Amino acid sequence: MAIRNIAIIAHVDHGKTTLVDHMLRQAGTFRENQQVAERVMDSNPLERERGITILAKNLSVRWADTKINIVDTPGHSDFGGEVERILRMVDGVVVLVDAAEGPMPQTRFVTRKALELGLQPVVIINKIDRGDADPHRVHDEVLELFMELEADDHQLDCPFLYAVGREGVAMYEAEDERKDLTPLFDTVVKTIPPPTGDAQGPFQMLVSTIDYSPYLGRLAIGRIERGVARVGEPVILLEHGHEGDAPGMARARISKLFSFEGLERREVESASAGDVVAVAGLPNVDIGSTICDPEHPEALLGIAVEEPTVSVDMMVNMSPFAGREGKYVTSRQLRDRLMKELESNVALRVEDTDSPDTMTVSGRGELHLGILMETMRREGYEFAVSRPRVILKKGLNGELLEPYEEVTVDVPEGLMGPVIEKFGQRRGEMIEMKNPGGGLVRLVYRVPARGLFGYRSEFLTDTRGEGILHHRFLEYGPYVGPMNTRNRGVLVSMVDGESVAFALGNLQERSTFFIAPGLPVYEGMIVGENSRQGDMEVNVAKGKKLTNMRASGSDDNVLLEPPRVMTLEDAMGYIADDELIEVTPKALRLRKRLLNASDRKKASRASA
Ligand SMILES: Nc1nc2c(ncn2[C@@H]2O[C@H](COP(=O)(O)OP(=O)(O)OP(=O)(O)O)[C@@H](O)[C@H]2O)c(=O)[nH]1
Ligand SMILES: [Mg+2]
Repeated sequence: MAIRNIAIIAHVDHGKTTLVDHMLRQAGTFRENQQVAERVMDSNPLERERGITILAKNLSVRWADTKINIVDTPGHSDFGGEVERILRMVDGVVVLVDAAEGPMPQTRFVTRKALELGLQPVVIINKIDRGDADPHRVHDEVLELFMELEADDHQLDCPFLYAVGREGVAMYEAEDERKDLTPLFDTVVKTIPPPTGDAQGPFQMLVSTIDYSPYLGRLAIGRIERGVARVGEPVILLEHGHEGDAPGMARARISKLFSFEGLERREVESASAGDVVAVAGLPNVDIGSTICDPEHPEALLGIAVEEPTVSVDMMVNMSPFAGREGKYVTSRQLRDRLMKELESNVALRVEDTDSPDTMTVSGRGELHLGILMETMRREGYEFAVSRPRVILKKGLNGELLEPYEEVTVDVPEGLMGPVIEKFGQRRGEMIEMKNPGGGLVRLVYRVPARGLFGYRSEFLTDTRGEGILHHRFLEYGPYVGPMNTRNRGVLVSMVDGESVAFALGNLQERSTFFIAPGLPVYEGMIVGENSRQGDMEVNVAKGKKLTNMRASGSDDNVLLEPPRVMTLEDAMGYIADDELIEVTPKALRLRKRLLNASDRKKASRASA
């Protein structure tokens, strides 16, 4: 049977999963009348809640006599490394570009990686139904990008299609009648080359991703490069970077083999070169390893997992409310859960610290770490989290290096002032400024990653919610020294009790609250933001003295601004070194590390 292997790649939100959804439907994967959720691929609860893809997923569709293996990839930049590895199991890519936004930082990153590997692209200008769509401009921008990335002639000649993924239609020209996805399927089959592997040779396969099953353990996923994989056959595993009969060699046996049919993994007895499969029975398998015939230990060059750039400390929750809301709260439970995560979350690192109650967890960015913590919360874990810190490195001459990000912002023309000023404070360096018309100016900056912590919410305020901000890891560069990114203090509760509307109302002119009335608070808990520098201790539990005269502003009709609600990632970007986030299944609370005000004074005197 003919096979095509493709990955769908794009910047976050440009419509990959929605398109794959319609590919599945139109290729007859589902029974007639079968009820299928929208974006069925985004199956885990956090993906559904946030509307983003977190884990790449393998699937396949049949078009006429061809099996098309598809990988739906995540678009968020924290997962760029995974996309890069996935490209090793496909022979072509569908590059999706939003017809209004055009190529974005992540488009550039994934397209560069695909072109460098010599993969054949098919470009889809998607969402041409948008009111602000400009498919012809975006077509030119994509071509420019291809030239800048030094695409070869064959790649430059690639087909361009136009689509409204959400309606399941793709067209050869933007103006064509909108019917179905036939132009896409036909183009993939015609232009993406079939895999080249020789089914006659000895078995060889590169592990491009790892999945984890509670019953089978680690599953190695990749394209069979050569030969045939068979259940029960012995294989050897060559570690990444080792070639030939090297020390990193382990013997194992294929215990189960799966191919991808529609959305399912189907157990098979054997699979041949060119097909994408999941292999069970190799407990220590890692990404970038080669699985091969024991008689022919020949390693393929894999891509190592990228190093983490951000760390946080996760620790046992010691707040006065500890243990009230979580099911798993001990250091042992926390540690076991984090260790288990390492089975499948390959870009994560977990280290012990001097304190048995604290573990350092490192990852690719705030989203990568935030998603792990959100998942744990849902499972019933309760813990505390420190401010994230970037991972510093030493350069060749011993100089200190820190991670830099490339940031792209689209800002309404009239609101550029504060944005440019803030990037200045955060040591950003403008690389590009473009005004494509339409009222939004695009600025591109190079900024130390530290400078971005907590910036998103300020950015949204400064651009009245109309700005768009994307960033991705760029490189390590010179350390720029201490940087202060929060220029306002916080309001700290000085009592244990319950917040009262009257007290909040009295304070709200000088502050923004993070809590609503009627919530339990404790001494040392952070309840809001001061409008000036410096922390302020407040009593939010103080009720109004009752008199027998009915005052006009009685407690239940104090007009309160709605509190500022932070996500876990917002909170990580917000807190300072002397603060923590208390994470429980029910709540996120911010607190001072030292709960008692005089302890804090002593500590700050000691460090001054
Ligand atoms: N106007 C318009 N919106 C679309 C179209 N296709 C998808 N969308 C919307 O774009 C948003 C993102 O769609 P997804 O399919 O989740 O995008 P994605 O590329 O998979 O996103 P990530 O996996 O997070 O990178 C959703 O709100 C979709 O409804 C389209 O053709 N036109
Ligand atoms: Mg998606």
